[in-house]
Amino acid sequence: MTKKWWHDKVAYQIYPKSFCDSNGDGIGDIPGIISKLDYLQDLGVDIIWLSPCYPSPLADEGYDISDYYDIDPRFGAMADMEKLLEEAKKRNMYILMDLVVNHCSDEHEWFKKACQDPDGKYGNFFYLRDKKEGELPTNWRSYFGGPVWEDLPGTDKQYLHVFHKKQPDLNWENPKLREEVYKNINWWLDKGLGGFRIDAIINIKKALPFRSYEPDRKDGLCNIQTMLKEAKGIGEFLGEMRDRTFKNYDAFSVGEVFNEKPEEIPDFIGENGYFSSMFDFNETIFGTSEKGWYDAKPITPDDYKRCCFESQAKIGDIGFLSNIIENHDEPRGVSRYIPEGECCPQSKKLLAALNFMLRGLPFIYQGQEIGMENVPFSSIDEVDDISTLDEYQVALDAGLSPADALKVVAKFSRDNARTPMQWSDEANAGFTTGKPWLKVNPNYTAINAKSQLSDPDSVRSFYKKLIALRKNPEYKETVVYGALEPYLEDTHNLMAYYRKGDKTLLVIGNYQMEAQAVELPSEYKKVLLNNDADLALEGLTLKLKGYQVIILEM
Ligand code: TEU
Ligand code: CA
Repeated sequence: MTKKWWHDKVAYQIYPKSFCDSNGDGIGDIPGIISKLDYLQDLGVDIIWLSPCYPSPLADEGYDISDYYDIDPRFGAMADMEKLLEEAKKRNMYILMDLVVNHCSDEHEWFKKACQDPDGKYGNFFYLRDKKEGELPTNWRSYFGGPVWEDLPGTDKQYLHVFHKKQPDLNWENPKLREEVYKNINWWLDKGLGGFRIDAIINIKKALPFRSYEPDRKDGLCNIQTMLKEAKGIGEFLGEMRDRTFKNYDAFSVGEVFNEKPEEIPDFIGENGYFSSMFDFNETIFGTSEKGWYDAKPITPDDYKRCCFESQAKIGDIGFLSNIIENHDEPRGVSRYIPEGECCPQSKKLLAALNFMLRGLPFIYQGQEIGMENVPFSSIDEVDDISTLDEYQVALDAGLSPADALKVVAKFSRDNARTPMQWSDEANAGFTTGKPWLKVNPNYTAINAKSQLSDPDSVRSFYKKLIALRKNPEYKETVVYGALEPYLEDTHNLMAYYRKGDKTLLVIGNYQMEAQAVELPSEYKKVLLNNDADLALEGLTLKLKGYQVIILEM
């Protein structure tokens, strides 16, 4: 694998609306982000991915863009964005923005022009079909529930939206639309962006001709993935995009790729792939159900281990995976991958080490570094996220009581990741001096950055050590490029793997509350990291405490 500037880096995802509010309006903003760059540099962050902060009606919290060439005034001005790029550069940091081009907002000028003249140039920027009374062009279900077809205002047509009805799909079959996308990408790269995270990109190629499929629920609709599985030729678009943009800037691009076919991975992230990297969502998809969140299966430590090893094996030497335990679409990782009631600094550090030492580029989601947890929602009225509100209704329709439906969706809600960053034990967790746009997790007095900065045993301090290990010249090559080889794979609730390069490292985590003994393969040379003060070793038998994780040089 050719060495690239992003390979030995550590990335951090910021959800601007909830990160840091500089002007007291209760909404995070870009000046707030600038004020925290030193905090991120201290942690060891090199790459920052910003979730969208373009102009938007925020129907899907910014993933519905109404102007690709500006910054939404709620987040600041373009001058603030340029200042952020400048300040990041001073700190050798790279800024990624979110490229959301499967769809735009219904408040974008292109869509307004399409409504005025559906048969004109801009009508063909979207997927329009003649409206037929009593029947829909196709029976696909939106990711956010309901049909994907909506009346095109003022016309006798309907338009396609695989997400929310305020997110009309852009017609990638139209080369003129694709030109507009490439022009925008290059405009931002010329401004000094390090690259992009590519939103929902697997959706840009639909199976043609459009047709309906066997319904999979009583609503007579089918999962959008049923159609996507039949889509062919996405590479034509993604290869063209790569050649017209990223490739000419040595820019980093990471695709949000769900349900890719294994044989496609070399095309996606291989040596000359469409993207530099991709997120693999094996563990986030584990246990999900076609019926809805209410029917999802919990994930055990052994399931989590298997998902991680499968992802790593699938990618192997083909390319460079981007690893996460959470993002703005997922519940908090420590609340999902650590069994109920066992979430504590020790288990949070174990999860951090087991994820961080995997091969690929680690992405920390804001607050993950201090061990932020899911939020106790006391009423559905506290929920903002459209996906959660849809799943709540799905649970009610399936016969759950409102209380049970709330309990279920609270576990999976995207809002768990979107509550304000917990900076301190001051009011509103130090996020804002105003009224926060979304409730602050009441546990902020116990879990906040300020209390952890000076504590050498804090979760944040452990992340800092993990990052330093990844960058330590003595071990960097092995951690970045070394092969991953599971060790004692079938031992229950033990996640242990080698990283084999110019050195051999062994990562061993006791993924349960109960202590367990494990046989080392041989004498070790050095303890590189240990989330506990002790290392109980008799001969080659290591007695690991509950949630103890160690990293050894062998
Ligand atoms: O997500 C794409 C996607 O497939 C997931 O959103 C998933 O379907 C959804 O989270 C179900 O809960 C991207 C963004 O990450 C997400 O925030 C946006 O809502 C979506 O695209 C539309 O832009
Ligand atoms: Ca603000």
